[in-house]
Amino acid sequence: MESEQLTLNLEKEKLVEMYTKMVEIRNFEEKVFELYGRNLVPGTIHLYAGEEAVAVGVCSNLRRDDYITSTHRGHGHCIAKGAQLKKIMAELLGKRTGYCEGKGGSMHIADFSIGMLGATAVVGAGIPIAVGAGLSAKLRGTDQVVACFFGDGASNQGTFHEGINMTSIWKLPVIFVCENNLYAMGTRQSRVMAIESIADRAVAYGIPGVAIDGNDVMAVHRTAREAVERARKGEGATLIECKTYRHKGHSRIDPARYRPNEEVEEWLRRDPIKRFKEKLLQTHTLTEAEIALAEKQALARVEEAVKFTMESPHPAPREALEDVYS
Ligand SMILES: Cc1ncc(C[n+]2csc(CCOP(=O)(O)OP(=O)(O)O)c2C)c(N)n1
Ligand SMILES: [Mg+2]
Repeated sequence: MESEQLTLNLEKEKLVEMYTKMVEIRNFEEKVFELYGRNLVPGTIHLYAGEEAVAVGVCSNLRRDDYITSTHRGHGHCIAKGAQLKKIMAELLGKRTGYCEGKGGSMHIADFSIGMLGATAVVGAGIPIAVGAGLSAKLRGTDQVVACFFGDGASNQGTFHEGINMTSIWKLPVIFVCENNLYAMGTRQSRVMAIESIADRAVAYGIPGVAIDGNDVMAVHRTAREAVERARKGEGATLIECKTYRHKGHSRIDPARYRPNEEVEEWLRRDPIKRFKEKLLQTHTLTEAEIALAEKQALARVEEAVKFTMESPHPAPREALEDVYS
């Protein structure tokens, strides 16, 4: 109910932007799925489809100079924070025009100009980076905040506990966003955790913890907004657990046979884009035509990124040792 009201309370322009971003992420991931199948993507990739409401709900509260840290499943975070689709796509296909000039791939994308501090292949490794960015903002006396995305699996890493503890005692401006998609690779949460709600872990560190429907973009937006306001005012961190689900397997090659069909079907019914669209229409916030236009624009941007990527060169062999540290 509350989130229904907020749909109406946000500026229409903002809602269109949020819907467009979610569709952009979905189209982007679907395209990557296809290109990977055509053997055009070297390395591995982890798709964000199904979890769009989390990245968009959180990042829609952030300024350009706020920071985010990401994960191995990072395309959605990048896009939501305003990274260039062309440069992400080109990086995935190993092209010289990509974010790391084609040498890093999916899990090394960063864009400091928009506060995107980086994806990482190491589970839980974004957490200490977020804490460091929060400490930096505090020491510099700015009111920047940091949104730190990580998975349910990462919340079992030492970095999670040490990072949140330090953030809490120093009252750093960090929003910990746990994307609980029920699985860490093929391992179900209940096999590795004795608790159901990861948000409960916040109690141990004396910060607020909330578990929410991560497939409801307005619920995510509203919860993150409060957490961002708290952090900006110097009141410290919040842990937000977003219950969500990845539509595909862990990585592109994982058929995800460990998930019961009924479970997958149930979560597909709770598709965050479908639900947001229904809400926008039901509340007469947007018309069918306005929705269709947003979808068309999102698809066009992804197609443009693919075209740009296809026309871009691979790095030359002689460039192999450039920008490499030893
Ligand atoms: C430190 C570390 N341990 C193990 C792995 C292998 N690994 C890659 S992704 C992953 C699962 C992560 O699960 P979660 O944090 O829930 O994120 P999700 O993939 O569900 O988004 C694991 C175990 C790794 N990359 N780094
Ligand atoms: Mg997970």
